[in-house]
Amino acid sequence: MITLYQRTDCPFCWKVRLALAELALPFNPVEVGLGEVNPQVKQLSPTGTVPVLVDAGVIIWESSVMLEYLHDKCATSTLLPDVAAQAARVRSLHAYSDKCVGPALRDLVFEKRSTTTAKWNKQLIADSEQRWLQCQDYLEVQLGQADYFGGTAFSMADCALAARFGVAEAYGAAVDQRHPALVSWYTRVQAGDTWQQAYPLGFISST
Ligand SMILES: N[C@@H](CCC(=O)N[C@@H](CS)C(=O)NCC(=O)O)C(=O)O
Repeated sequence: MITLYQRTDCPFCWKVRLALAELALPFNPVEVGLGEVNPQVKQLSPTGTVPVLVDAGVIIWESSVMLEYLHDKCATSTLLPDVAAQAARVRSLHAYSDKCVGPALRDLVFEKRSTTTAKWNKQLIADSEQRWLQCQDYLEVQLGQADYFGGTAFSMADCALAARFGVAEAYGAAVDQRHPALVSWYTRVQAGDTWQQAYPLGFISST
């Protein structure tokens, strides 16, 4: 049985739960609280971050590697397309989610969850919202008319991006209506069974 050390609202953990749900792989979640130093995580991961995935002696401490591993493990997985050029595109969009969308949303999420509304640094939040909008502009073009970020099947890029969109929505920055392809994609994602299965138990709030 797979064990996943995780924090329920963490977007890196959320994308791994989405992949596990898509592949119908059961797992044992071990919750790690915000700021908690979990001795097992410390021992298993050189970065000390969550998620950490353990599967029959295989230890993985980087979420993108987890998705690659789960895809390789499951013969029926469609998380990556078979054609090399298409797979590279999905991997690039996955990296975009981690390296661009996450940092764009960071100030907005951290500010809103760390202090009460009256004390929010509104400029910090507005700048973050602006960067998030620019990410959506980029993703709207990348998605085009496709059902998912890779074609017709839910890919590892979809796992990563869906979790980011979910976090943004939870903190009041839902997908902007000027992006019809993204609105349609996110609606499709939310309608899936795996969305419900992987959805966080809660989000951190200052109130
Ligand atoms: N590159 C890592 C990033 C993981 C990460 O930053 N996790 C955060 C939670 S969202 C964390 O564990 N933060 C606690 C810490 O850094 O001590 C991955 O993709 O797995």
